[in-house]
Amino acid sequence: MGSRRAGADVVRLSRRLSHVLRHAPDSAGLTLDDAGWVGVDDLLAALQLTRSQLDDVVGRNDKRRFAFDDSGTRIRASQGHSVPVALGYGPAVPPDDLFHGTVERFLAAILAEGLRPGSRHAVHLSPNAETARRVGARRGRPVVLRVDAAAMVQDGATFTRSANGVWLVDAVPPHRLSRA
Ligand code: HQG
Repeated sequence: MGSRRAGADVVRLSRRLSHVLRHAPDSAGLTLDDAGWVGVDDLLAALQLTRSQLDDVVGRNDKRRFAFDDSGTRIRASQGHSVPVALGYGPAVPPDDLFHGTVERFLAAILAEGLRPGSRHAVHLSPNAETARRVGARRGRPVVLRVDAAAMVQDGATFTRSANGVWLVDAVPPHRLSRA
């Protein structure tokens, strides 16, 4: 029971951290630098956390959403931001196929106009269909789309890969999408 309680606390804190580090640092009185980093001590003070609580949430996070810098004195979200940040991931060559999980109600628009980033910086793509299925399932019965990343590279698209393995691209045109 203790560990279930602790698990719920970790999830709650993870959500709070996602909100602060991706979308609303000012809600905690924090400012991110250009690359999305914030000082660990500032974050601990703002959220009234201990370092070991923070380490626990970062270490146990199911998607490794947060990363410390090399010195361990700064932390950021690895992807998913809506506030302007330049994450600085270099261009990377994706696998030939990537996947995107969505739901039926978005399909007509997606197949007409392609994948758009919405409120986030980039379209988020998964390296396998199973991960994409889970992403789609957040919103209902999942639909998995295959992205012809190899053809997009030929077209000149630039992909980056976040520290936690999510593939990011500005947009995916409809003719590079098919149902997986
Ligand atoms: C859809 C989570 C209509 C798109 C996940 C998605 C991921 C369109 C929604 C990460 C569209 C955007 C990102 C178009 C895209 N017309 N709908 N043209 N283009 N859409 O949450 O990819 O848990 O911003 O299919 O696991 O769902 O937060 O993106 O349904 O990795 O760490 O518009 O967020 O990670 O939704 O999820 P989102 P996403 P975390």
